[in-house]
Amino acid sequence: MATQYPESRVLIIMTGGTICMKNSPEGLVPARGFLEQGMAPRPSFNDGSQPGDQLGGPETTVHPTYPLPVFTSPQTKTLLPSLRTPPSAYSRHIRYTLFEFPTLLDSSSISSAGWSQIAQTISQNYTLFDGFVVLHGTDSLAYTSSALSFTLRDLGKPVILTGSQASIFALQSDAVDNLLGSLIIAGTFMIPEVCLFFHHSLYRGNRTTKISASSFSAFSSPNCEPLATISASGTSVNWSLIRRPTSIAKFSIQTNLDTAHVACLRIFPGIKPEMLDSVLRVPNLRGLILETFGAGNAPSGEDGSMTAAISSAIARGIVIVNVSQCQTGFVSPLYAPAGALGKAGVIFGHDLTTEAALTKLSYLLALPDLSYEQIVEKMQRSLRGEMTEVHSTVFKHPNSEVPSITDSQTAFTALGWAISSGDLDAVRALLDADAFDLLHSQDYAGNSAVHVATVASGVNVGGSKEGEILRELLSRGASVHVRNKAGNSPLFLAKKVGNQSAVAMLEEAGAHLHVEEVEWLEVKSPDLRG
Ligand code: ASN
Repeated sequence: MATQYPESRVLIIMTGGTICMKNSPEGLVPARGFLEQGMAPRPSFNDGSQPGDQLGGPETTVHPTYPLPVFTSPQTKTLLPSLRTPPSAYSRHIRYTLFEFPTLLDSSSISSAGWSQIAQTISQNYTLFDGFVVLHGTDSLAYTSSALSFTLRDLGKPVILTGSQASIFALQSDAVDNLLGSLIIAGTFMIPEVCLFFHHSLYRGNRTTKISASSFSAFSSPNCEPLATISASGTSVNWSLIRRPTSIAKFSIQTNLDTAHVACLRIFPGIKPEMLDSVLRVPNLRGLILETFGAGNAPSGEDGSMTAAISSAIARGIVIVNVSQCQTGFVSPLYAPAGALGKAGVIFGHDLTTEAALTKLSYLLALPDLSYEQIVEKMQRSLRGEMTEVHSTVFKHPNSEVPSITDSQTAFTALGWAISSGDLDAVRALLDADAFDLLHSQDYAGNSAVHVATVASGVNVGGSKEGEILRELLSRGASVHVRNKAGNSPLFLAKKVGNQSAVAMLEEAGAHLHVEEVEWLEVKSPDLRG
């Protein structure tokens, strides 16, 4: 009998772009039928499996839903055909379906409405899939990646955007590599961030910028290392950079970014103050991204006329953010011209890309009831890893106070012991030393620390100190969505063993059951469904 491997489930959302384009008399235009014509005929995307071949779910029951359900609107539940990849190097198939937007775009036409549509599709299908891949044109891909990073709040699953420089239907193309890499990462690694995958590298989406109109290496992330890279020896994830939600909160979205009232202006030698002033006087303008020279410098104008136009706009309540025209480095009040902008009330955008600055400001302007001061304060802080802060929000490693444990498996075993014996102090000490390794480690059966904490005898029963262990893990960024090798989530195990306090806490942190898990609990122990 052939070896059977577990499956992950990924939803691919097709918005358009070169990846799906075909020739027309007007030039390249997006074409429908990507799943059937672009993916199904390729063995790397389709192992030809039949419904009964599917494994996964509690104790490897066969799940009857072969066409995968996709919500295309809050009302409609559509069944879309699914395909699956051959087993990856991680002994896992990726089962996926593809939802095509009603109108496929050249991404130069994307807008805030398109970002809302993507966010809503992810939100409506969030509990049905382990990860999401968004196919999108490359022209505005860095803007969309940045926008989604703000739109998707308390994200617990990977969202990977990709596209290609040549169509999947072209003889020589980067489409297959980009799509397959995105699919495998989204279905294998619990990277709860909005990412952009291109030319073998996975980037934090809000750090990227398009640097080439033709090269396959089209994107760069000048101020943040790639989160992962793919090579012949596999995928290497830089776990120390991966951000994880540390507030115990459910996934939600904030749509309708306010791009209608923001502008972007690139300073150039000889720019007239009237030009800047007329942009700042566009009716109802609320924010401006000013692309300055070097470390944040701009001409002050004759008799300070440029600075005067800026001060007057800020007095009218317009938020002005200073970002550099250079790809790397920070804006700061190092030189007098930048210092003068700062004194006038211009915000230093640190190492934000223009794409991230524009979408972040649009996001903050869309939040209800934020005052000018609150917008200014949030603009200067990293919300989603989009800027380098002095006080970084990523995990530090290792803590020199605590003896470092070099063998991660040994450290994970020690953590398992500490959890099982309800020793909160030991759990804390181990996490202080090794948080980012330990929180993504799994034992031989694929159980994460959260799995262990939900089933360990005595833990969480009756709350108390033991109950705090699970909270400690979650508030340090442990994922509630990781599945063990049998395909089970921590929430399923908590329900199975009747650990009600763990169930409550996991649900508060956004955990949910897959449909097979619900079915299993209904059949085996109806009173545990909760
Ligand atoms: N014009 C295309 C787009 O952004 C470019 C591409 O996808 N390579 O939709």
